[in-house]
Amino acid sequence: MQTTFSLAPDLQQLQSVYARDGVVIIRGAFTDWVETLRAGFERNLAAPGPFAIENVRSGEGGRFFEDYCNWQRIPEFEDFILNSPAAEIAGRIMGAGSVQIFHEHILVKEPGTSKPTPWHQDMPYYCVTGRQTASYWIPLDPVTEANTLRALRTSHLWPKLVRPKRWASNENFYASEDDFMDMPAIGDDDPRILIAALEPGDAIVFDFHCVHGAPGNVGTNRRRAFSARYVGEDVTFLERPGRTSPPFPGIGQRSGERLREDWFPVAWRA
Ligand SMILES: O=C(O)CCC(=O)C(=O)O
Repeated sequence: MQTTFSLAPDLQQLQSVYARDGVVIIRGAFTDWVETLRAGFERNLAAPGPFAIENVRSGEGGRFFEDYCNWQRIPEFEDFILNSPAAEIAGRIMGAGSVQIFHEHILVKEPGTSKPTPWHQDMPYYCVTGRQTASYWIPLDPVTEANTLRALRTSHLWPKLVRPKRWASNENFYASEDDFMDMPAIGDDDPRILIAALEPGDAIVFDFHCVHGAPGNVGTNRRRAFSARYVGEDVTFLERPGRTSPPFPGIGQRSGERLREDWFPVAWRA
């Protein structure tokens, strides 16, 4: 399915807000894709991939499930990644001349899940570095301020990356962690926090360096979110001090190389 979405009247403003805050909300861009993505979720949940993660431990209540790097075997996800306006929107707001898909990611918080998603940046978990990055967070169920994603505006400009942790156990993600800083305390009423109720098919787009997190989902509705993560031409492979997330076993790349296009196809060119 091919669809378009015009950013024309708002493009300059979106670009400057994205550069300034590291996060923007785009409403209604993927409404036509919600059913396709829900069908992809069903296919993915019925047959999780090798990297699927359960973040809620026994006794904690609810379910917080994640999976990623399945788009090549889930036609609905492949269709979205290559044919929806997502790659073009990402390219235009991050000012890139071309956009590669890095990976997709699904996140499901079932009703009654008190486990929050801790504040974190995605970049320290990734095997890449660079400035032209864009992650989508697209709810497939209505979300309120009580269960939506929260993003900390301007945190993409912090001079150091924040130490990555395992969400289920809060253990350090890498054995050697010298190059990272601790996450500063972030109060619930911090004015930098971007938080908004969203409809299915709306999108939050954020820089890989943007600090974000989410509360649990103690309401009565599921909270499914689809993410597609794209990179521009200034992004290169980076060897981290351990297995990254996603791990991309067998990738065979060295620091400084552009991501290989047979694994990370170009989804849009200016
Ligand atoms: O959906 C969530 O709870 C967290 C999402 C997230 O951290 C991400 O998409 O990078």
